Amino acid sequence: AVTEDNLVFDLPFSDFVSMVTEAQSQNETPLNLVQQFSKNQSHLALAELELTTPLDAPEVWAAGVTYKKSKEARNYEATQGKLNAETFYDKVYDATRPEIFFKSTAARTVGPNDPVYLRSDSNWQIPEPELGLVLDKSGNILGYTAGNDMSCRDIEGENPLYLPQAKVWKHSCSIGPSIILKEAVVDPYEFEIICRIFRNEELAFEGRAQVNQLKRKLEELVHYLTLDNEIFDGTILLTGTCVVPPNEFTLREHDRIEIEIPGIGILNNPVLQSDHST
Ligand code: DO4
Ligand code: MG
Repeated sequence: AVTEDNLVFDLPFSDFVSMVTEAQSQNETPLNLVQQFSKNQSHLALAELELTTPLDAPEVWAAGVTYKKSKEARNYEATQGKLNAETFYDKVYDATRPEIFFKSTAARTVGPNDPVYLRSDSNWQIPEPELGLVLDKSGNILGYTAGNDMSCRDIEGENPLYLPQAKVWKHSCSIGPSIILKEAVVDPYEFEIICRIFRNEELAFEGRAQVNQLKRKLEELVHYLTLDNEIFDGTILLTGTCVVPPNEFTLREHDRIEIEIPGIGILNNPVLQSDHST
């Protein structure tokens, strides 16, 4: 579906990628194609709908240590705050090659209002609010979405070789609530990212940042993801976190996370303990 002013118009395509493919076959931009369907048609109100992931991303990849805030947080968790030497996080922040890692598959990725899970073997877990790039198989940016790269700071801090376990488990990634098409965005570096965490429905943490604090260019991250790699239509690349809760903060079961990117919407996810979730 396409939304305009919080109204929702049906699109005659089975999914996001089919819509883009149809636009390409008509030599049309996706924006022009979908706009035809929002004119003079019946509509629904966005608030009345139960949303799913805006696309079934076959793979979600993520970039790391792309903001100074993230570098500082990693240095803290790797050294328990006793930083006295240059770390590999400092090095990767400045290196030509960025950190890119495999984050999720469609089956592990949840959408708006679905629970994200906490790992049972971690005592220090946070959401990572990130701008997500929606890519086609050639690495072209089709649009932007919001994503949560759920992370275990203690597991990663213990040993960087544990990164896949600190990042990948059931329901450890969420995306949505919508995709804003590339043609509808004047400057993606102007996106603001806001993260709120509620505990007992009271605000426990709020932080915000802007994508213009990103150390790298978005195309640079896509370049390294696609270099000698095969990606698939609808792949998402999360571009790194710029908002980190205080070091003493850890998520708890029944918290609720909101990641807002104005223009994309609010990605809302309750938090559940993974061993209570079946
Ligand atoms: O270095 C580990 C991961 C960093 C990350 O996920 C981020 O900066 O967002
Ligand atoms: Mg991250």
